[in-house]
Amino acid sequence: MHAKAMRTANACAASLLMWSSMVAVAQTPMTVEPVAQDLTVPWDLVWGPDNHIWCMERTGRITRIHPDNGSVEVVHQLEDVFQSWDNSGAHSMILHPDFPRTPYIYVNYTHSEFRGRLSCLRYSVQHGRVVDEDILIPDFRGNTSHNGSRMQEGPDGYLYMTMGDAYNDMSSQDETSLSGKVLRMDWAGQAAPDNPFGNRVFSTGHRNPQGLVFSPEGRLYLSEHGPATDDEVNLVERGRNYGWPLIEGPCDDPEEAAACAELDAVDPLAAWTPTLAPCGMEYFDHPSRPEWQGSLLLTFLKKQHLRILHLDETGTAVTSQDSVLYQQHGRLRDVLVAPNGRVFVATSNREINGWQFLAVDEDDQIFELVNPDFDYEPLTPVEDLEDLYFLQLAEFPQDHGLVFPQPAKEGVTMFLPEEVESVTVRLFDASGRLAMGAEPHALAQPGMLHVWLGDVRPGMYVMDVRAADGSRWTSKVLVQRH
Ligand SMILES: [Ca+2]
Ligand SMILES: [Ca+2]
Ligand SMILES: [Ca+2]
Repeated sequence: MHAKAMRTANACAASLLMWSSMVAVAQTPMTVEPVAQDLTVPWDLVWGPDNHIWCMERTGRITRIHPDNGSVEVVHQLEDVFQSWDNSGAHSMILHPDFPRTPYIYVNYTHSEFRGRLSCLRYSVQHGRVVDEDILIPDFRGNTSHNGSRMQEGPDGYLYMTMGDAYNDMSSQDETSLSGKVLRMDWAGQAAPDNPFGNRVFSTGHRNPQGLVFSPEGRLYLSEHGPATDDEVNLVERGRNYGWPLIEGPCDDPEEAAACAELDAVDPLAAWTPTLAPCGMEYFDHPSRPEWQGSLLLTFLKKQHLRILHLDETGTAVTSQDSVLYQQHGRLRDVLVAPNGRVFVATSNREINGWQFLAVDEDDQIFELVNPDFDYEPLTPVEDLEDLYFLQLAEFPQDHGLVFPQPAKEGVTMFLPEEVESVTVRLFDASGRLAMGAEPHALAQPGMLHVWLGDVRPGMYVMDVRAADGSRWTSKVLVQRH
């Protein structure tokens, strides 16, 4: 442990000692361990299926960080990121739920002063790098701040994403605008079919939501910045209105009464005045720290700390709040809970926002909150993503004729019996016309046919594959590009 972490741990132990002498609540010991340094505003931490921390920095650098030895591998650098003097730039990231078998990385960033986009980066496991970028939503409204932008996979399999109001506050009340909303989309960036307003919008009336998380029961929690008053944590439900800019915090001001009645607006679970600037949020439910079980963990930028919001049994009310790390590491941008209960936190000190030059030598950094008495289940980091890819294939039912990924971008793979050596491939469009045909050709790999679709126009196709002995496999293939 380096000196600073040691100091922090000692300070922490001292404060825990004081705390435990004051109240009769069991406190789990906590040490702060450094993981990675020399980062630049690590905006989003994601736990990957390779048991690494995937990190998006505001600069557009995407890295894969080994959680034990802290080694940082650069996966990609986004080219088009626009970083303002304030805090726009690259924000959130999520891996496709089936990554790397479906090798897509989703990123949300500003590409000009007033415009942002959602993109799907195509990662080639074979080449070990990002080979292309599909822009899914090209030009939503952005600004120097108020860009929201967290992404999560819902229990329904859809992609949820928060959108800030981009300093255009009445757009939060406009159901046809993407600003000031939670969006719900498929993994091609299209509106989920049963959304409440017939577009991508899932909930309305948000201001600048920079935290989003699902509980294991499927409840969706969101944190958002208020103006001078009322930062909020909300329980987000389909089609509901969260008030901004007509209502700030709960419906408690006589001037808000008319809007509250008209919008049937939802009060926040928690609100803070004066504002503290809440950001990344996780749900914690692990025995490694019993007093945090069933809680939301929420990072704060301006009032630098990690806050624990204890929820009631129904998950619909905050019963009490604790805080740790108060002003110990500066601004805190994101928190990540790994499946084995390890907790990682990212700082946000290398940005202007009133705090520039308060960064210390280690900044920006990711550190871990450890219970030294707990035996964490080992989750072995997989170094080579290609190894993980083949592990996933081995675990997946390899039905002959099954095609992946769907939707397909530049190519697809079909499982075939191992003994098939050569096939003829034809692709038919929706009206039965031949879109692509190939002479009999040998399989490069036993049991797997790879088909290049780079020249095929987007749409739904039927892929027809025949072996020399007359065996035949067919599958629908959705080709999608943006
Ligand atoms: Ca995150
Ligand atoms: Ca609200
Ligand atoms: Ca109010």
